[in-house]
Amino acid sequence: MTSTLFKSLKLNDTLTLNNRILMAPLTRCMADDDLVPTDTMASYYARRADSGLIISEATIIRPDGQGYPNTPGLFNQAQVDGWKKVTTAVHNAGGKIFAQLWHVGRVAHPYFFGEGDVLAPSAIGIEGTVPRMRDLQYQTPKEASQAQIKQLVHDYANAAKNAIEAGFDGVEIHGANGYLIDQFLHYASNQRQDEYGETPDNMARFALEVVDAVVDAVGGERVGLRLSPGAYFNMAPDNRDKAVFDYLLSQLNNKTLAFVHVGIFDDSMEFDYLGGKASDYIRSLYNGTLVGVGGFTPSTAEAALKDERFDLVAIGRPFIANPDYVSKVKSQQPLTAYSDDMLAELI
Ligand code: FNR
Ligand code: 8K6
Repeated sequence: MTSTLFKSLKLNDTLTLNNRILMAPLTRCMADDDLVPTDTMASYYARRADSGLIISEATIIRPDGQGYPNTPGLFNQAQVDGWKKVTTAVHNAGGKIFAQLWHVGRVAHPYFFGEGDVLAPSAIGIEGTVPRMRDLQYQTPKEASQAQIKQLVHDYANAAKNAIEAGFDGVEIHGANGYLIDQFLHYASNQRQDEYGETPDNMARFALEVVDAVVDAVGGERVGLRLSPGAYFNMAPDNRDKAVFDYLLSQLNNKTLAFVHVGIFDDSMEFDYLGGKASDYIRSLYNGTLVGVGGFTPSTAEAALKDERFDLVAIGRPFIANPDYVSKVKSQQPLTAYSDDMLAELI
């Protein structure tokens, strides 16, 4: 039943995955107060090392990229050293791990980083309050200047270098789920009138500059990119968005990347302006390796791979509930059901 899931996959000359199951990036808010990964996190990830590739929880590239409590960073030596413990534990257990590089843009809150502006493509805020910190109202961000955009691109590349220094096998650029890079890619959050706004090629510019800088820093074979062409989280849909992603994906076809990864909670969601599912839309335009995600069980994942809807499948919540997800699926043991209470602890 699960033969495709357990086939190895040669991603490129530097990376061969033991199976097609990725552990999806899962924010757990368990780093210490200096945003340094802990020993508990190292064992949590090591317990999941039999997945083909672990994508780490989203990890901030610099202080003003933080929008949730105790999310780890990759911008100072203590954080690099903390991550070294994680990557060593995963490697000792036979696994591979990429760092997910994150800046939340307008979803940031100065509560976490002290003085300084909340930066975004345009001065358009989101409604509501920070999860788990219900008294913190989101602020209207400041439109990033071109000099600030340059610095952001540089800081993604720097965090990617830090990730390699920390022993990661590669990085996934978090370009999804309504955070900074995604904010440039959607009309609802990008109303700039300079070369980063208004037209598809301008709106894709920041994402492509980040990709190029990170690829230059660590090599494209070690770089993945997560994208959400469908607006569904902290983002309003706009029919014009499709042209931006059409352009972006056509440009990505000319680059060497390890994979593109769909950013979605439920793969079955359909978007009128994409003509259906986000994963099918990306598959129709992007020629490289595609990672699907969102609500898959072992048998639906197996079917999606067999149908070549994507090449790899990422599993999120079931991995929170089942550290031994891969061995359970392999030996056809029942899985423990996920529930939100499990977020309180790293089992
Ligand atoms: C997520 N997801 C997520 N995505 C991401 O790109 N970076 C992240 O840090 C997180 N964090 C996160 C935390 C929690 C608690 C959940 C439930 C989800 C989304 C995740 O990677 C995945 O796309 C979804 O969970 C859908 O997959 P499953 O859970 O249905 O297999
Ligand atoms: C506390 C930090 C958590 C940060 C990561 C986000 C994960 C939280 C889950 C949110 C679920 C949002 C799903 C949105 C689906 C919308 C469907 C229309």
